[in-house]
Amino acid sequence: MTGQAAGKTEQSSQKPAHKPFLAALSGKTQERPPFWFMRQAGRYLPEYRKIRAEAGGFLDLCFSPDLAAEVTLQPLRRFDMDAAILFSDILIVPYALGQSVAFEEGRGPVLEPLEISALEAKNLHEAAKPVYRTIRAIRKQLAAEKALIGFAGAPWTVATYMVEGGSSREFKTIREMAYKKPQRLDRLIALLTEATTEYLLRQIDAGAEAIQIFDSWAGILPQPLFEKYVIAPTAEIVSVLQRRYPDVPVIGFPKGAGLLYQNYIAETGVTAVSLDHTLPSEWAARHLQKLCPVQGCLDPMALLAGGDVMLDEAKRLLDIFSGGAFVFNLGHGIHKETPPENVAVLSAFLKGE
Ligand code: 1CP
Repeated sequence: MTGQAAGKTEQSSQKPAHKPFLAALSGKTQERPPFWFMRQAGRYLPEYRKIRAEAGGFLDLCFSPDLAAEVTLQPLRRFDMDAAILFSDILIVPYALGQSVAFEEGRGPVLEPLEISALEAKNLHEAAKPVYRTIRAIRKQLAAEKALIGFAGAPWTVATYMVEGGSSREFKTIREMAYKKPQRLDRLIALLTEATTEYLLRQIDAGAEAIQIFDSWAGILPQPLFEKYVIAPTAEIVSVLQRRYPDVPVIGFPKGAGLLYQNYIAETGVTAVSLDHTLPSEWAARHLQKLCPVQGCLDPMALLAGGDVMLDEAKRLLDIFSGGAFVFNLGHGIHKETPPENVAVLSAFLKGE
């Protein structure tokens, strides 16, 4: 990377640095809640688009540790968030297990037809090695008061891409499979649960200080299948991570789960949850924030719109959630059409500037 590291300060004494993001996840209420934004690195930033063009393909960027570290740090240099999130993708896991994945311009991810018996768990770490290297490279450059988040997709969400062959509107194939071929889906979910656990343990070994599990499509399932394919695999991952690394917080993001957020918190054992923007905020503050720290949940469209509507909505959320442990974030990822200036205005506001 070039120029000044992202606010890097020398760690002179033995005393561990205070990290507001980790303090929130440990249950601390803070006068100024820490913040970061889902998909904070990406196409809305011109400096990202430049490096992405130099790298060639999206996967080439994910597998180039120096470049991936650089794009991870870009948003912190501009906006001074409290946490960096590893630049990678949830589809690295299917790729590393041997299902080929291509990112086509304007089309999103395209995966080759799934053959469960051809997936090779033993390939995982070799293929994912550049991701672990990226984490080490980021930690070397990250300022002492910032935290690094590692992540993976939850087994259910990753399985939707593997079964459907890419993004989907209705998820017909996998939803039908859940009823007609449950053993086949159970096998895939079990394989992903184990691989995801191993992958996240290695991310923590390499220096990730918190983990987020993205279950972007948790909200499409009825309760019995939500229990089976969202809660149970997540609970298994969380229990292994917490046994090995009891001090590393795990944030779960069961997007669209609605009332089932309560069951998710109680039954998965996650440290904290990320709330999506469709969840009623006052209900969430009353019923969820007493169970665990929460993160969220500005509508990404309010950030795209900017101006007073954005700031009014941010103030409303701060009023609702600032009485407890809270990390300010979006309810889903930043849209690529978002003006970086809006992110600058919101960040300055959140820092009290
Ligand atoms: O062309 C490009 O530059 C690729 C765009 C892009 C980027 C910037 C993709 C393709 N992935 C990413 C990075 C990414 N993805 C990050 C790290 C960056 C950051 O947060 O700053 C993370 C955490 C993800 C996670 C991810 N990927 C999710 C879960 C979160 C969510 O948005 O719901 C999902 C579902 C994906 C799949 C994915 N990756 C990329 C695309 C186009 C998609 C499909 C999304 C869809 O089906 O709607």
